[in-house]
Amino acid sequence: MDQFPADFRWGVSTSSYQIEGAVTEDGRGASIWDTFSHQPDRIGDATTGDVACDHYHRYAEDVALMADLGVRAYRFSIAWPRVQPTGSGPANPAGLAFYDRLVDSLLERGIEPAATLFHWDLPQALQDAGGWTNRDTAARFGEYADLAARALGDRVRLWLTLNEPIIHFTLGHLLGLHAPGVQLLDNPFPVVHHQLLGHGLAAAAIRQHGTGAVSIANNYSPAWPVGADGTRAGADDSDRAAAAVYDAFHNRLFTDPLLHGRYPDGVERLPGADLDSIVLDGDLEVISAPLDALGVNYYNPTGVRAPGHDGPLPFELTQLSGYPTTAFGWPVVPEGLTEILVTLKQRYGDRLPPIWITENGCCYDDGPGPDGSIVDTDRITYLDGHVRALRAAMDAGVRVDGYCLWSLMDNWEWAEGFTKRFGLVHVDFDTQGRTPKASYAWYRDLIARSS
Ligand code: GBH
Repeated sequence: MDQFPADFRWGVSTSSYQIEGAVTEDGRGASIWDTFSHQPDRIGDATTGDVACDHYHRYAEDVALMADLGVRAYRFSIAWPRVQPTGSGPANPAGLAFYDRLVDSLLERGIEPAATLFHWDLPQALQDAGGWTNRDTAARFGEYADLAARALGDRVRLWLTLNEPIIHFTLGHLLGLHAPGVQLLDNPFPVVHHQLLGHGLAAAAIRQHGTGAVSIANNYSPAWPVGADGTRAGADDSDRAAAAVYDAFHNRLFTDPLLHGRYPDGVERLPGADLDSIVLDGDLEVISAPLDALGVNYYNPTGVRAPGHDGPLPFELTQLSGYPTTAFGWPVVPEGLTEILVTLKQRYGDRLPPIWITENGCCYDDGPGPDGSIVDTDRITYLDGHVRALRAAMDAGVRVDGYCLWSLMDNWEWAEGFTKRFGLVHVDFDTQGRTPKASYAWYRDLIARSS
């Protein structure tokens, strides 16, 4: 593997609800994921994040695992309902104290803290008032960001306001597969705009406190036109047109406003999108204030076809054929990472800030062999391919400053519960035992070699 720049940040990622547990401790309020995971038939294995990886109590052990790995950055998320149990009002000092301890223990080990403010765990009280459909939630988010940055801004080096607003929008508010589990099919656009406005207000608040870089973590997926057989060779012009629509929806809806200060053409065709009543004067200026970095979460490209007759959407998503798949069934396509990075550079040019890969990784059904070791060869293959694809994008002139792998350890994978393991470290969810996998040793060697 070619050398990476000497100051390149190799790191790992996690999120609060997926690892922390301790959901009623030290004054934490309920989030929409507490509510959702406790409803029947929402989660594949009928589990919840009540305990998850018990990281709230075991963070010191987890930081030690990161130190031994040699990472220079750790991307975690702050649970809003720990800081503000009902999403408004003064900070809960005991909740903030947890992140204070975490940040200090990271810095003691030479690991730069990268904090996400919203990885989907909205305070339930705000959902009861409409959640992201309510413009007030954006203002609340700005105030929460102010409290968090006031407490931690002297030490956090990178802030991510939102995690994957497109996924929170589609899975949470259109398909209903994630919390809050609603299907706002008649009028979804406010959830888009209020998340972006919340980002802008939070970004401005963070800048008041400390010198950490301000960013957002978006999910990107190259939209590949395919035919009925799932191959690119089988695509025709109507499939290519459908892929362009999907590309604007998935890859540009939350990025054009940030970097170009306007929504992509076609957004007005979203059902009920009365832009004039939702996008108020000045909003796009708040949203498009310059960023210090752009977080890119990449998993795989998406196969897109023209819709069948009378389909409700102007595109149809299709499994790509011809690629190996992970335990989720997601195709393994490293070159999609190069493609999306180069596309971002072409699309946004000088307005594109330095990129951080804020998530990339894969799940496999790995467990201990007879000798107790966990040999996750497929994960090493996935990661090796993607790190090479990242290097290729950098060679093509895209500036990337860091790579935070998803994930440090197996954790609670949303609607899939504990059945999908993404970690470099295996977690036994009965005993909470942590066992580094072969991929952990592989990543440690990569970091040692290339920095
Ligand atoms: C991220 O979301 C989340 O930020 C993180 O919390 C989560 O644990 C992690 O990824 C792993 O899931 O339909 O086959 O083309 C990822 C969002 C949305 C990426 C679905 C892959 C579909 C694959 N994902 N997408 S496919």
